[in-house]
Amino acid sequence: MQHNTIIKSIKALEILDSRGNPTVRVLMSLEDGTKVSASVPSGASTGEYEAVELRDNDPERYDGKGVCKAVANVNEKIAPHIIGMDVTEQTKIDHAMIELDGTENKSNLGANAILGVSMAAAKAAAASSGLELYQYLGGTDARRIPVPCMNILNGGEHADNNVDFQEFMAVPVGAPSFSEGLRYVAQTFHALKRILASRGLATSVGDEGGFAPDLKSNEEAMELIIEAIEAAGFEPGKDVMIGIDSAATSFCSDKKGNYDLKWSGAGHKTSDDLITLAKVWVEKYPIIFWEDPLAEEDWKGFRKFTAELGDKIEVIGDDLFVTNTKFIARGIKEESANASLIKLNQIGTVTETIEAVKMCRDNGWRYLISHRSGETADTFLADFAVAMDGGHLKTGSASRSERLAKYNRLLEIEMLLEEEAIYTWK
Ligand code: 2PG
Ligand code: MG
Repeated sequence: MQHNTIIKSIKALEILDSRGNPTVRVLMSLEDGTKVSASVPSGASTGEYEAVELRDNDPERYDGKGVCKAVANVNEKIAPHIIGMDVTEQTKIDHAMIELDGTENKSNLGANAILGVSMAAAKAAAASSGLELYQYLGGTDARRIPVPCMNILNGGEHADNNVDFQEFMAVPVGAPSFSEGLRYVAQTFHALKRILASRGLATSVGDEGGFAPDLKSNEEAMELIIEAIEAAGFEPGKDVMIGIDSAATSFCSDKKGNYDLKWSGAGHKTSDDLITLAKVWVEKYPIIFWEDPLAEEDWKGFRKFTAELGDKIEVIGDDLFVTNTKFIARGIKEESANASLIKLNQIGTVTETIEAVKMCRDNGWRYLISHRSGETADTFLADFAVAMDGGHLKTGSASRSERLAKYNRLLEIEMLLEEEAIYTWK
């Protein structure tokens, strides 16, 4: 049956994300009666060159964080421009919005406004055609379920503790399937809770659902995670490895390679000090990847880090690349990393996010699909990760429903794919 996939209506509203801050939700309907909604995530440790998340800056509402302007931009500017287009023409829709915005960084309409419509279009096209979103975006070969890089210990901007590095992730590389991998790391999370409690350490959680205790040092986080992996009955380095996101931009003190480990009080460090620390840790612990070991301006440091460690671990740029092909291309040329983080709202359309993924893939780089620290129950990311065939994703811990929603959707996809589902790190 031929469906009428013309966009009939687009309406946006202000909703609240997992931190209780406003974000944009877009409702879209098609002429054939299809109705979908999409909600936009929001980061805390944002890169300077990310596409602009338009906020109202009205101190009377939500400490200036309201998104009424972005909502109005969807309803009054984007909707009249896009209604009547065929929703299966994702690139046309995205390019029409980019043109309407007219700026390099989407500061006119707001990347939050544009992305909401872009995601809704993909969902509506999938729903109308009767395909799952991962099939619609990824084609018939989209059947690889990503390894869940579970953030079990939070620090930096995502927690109120004294750990400088933002995320410590358990990565179940040795599991035979996604569901088993999820079990490995969820059990590790529970084991960690018991260990923390037994030592009188806090078991409250940070923004992404990982524990956020005060520790004696950043390295204690590594020791605790190793213990937790073992206590859960797994072998560190074989079943479960460790991924780190330093989010180093958040403790960078200038643009010249100087850092301040301010939360722990460990104080001033140079780029070289952090590289030396990483070399020691990579020797000592089963680390599989390290994201943003250095800050977004520290291209020189990144290059050195990758020269030293790039053959041993995956070196991922997040703030450095902001899912932007302009920066990823530079990174590839300068060998600044060997992988890029991928976040839809850093660039602001589904089309451009896919372009970033393709650039990585075409150049032999890996890419880690990622949530934001401010999330909603929207599960777009789970389908997107399967569609992009990237092999791993990070979407928080085994607590907080906005995180579990994505893992649970991946369980559903695994079930739908039956024996065709693939699970492998490489
Ligand atoms: C990151 C992200 C997600 P935020 O730094 O990788 O974990 O955090 O959304 O706060 O930028
Ligand atoms: Mg990061």
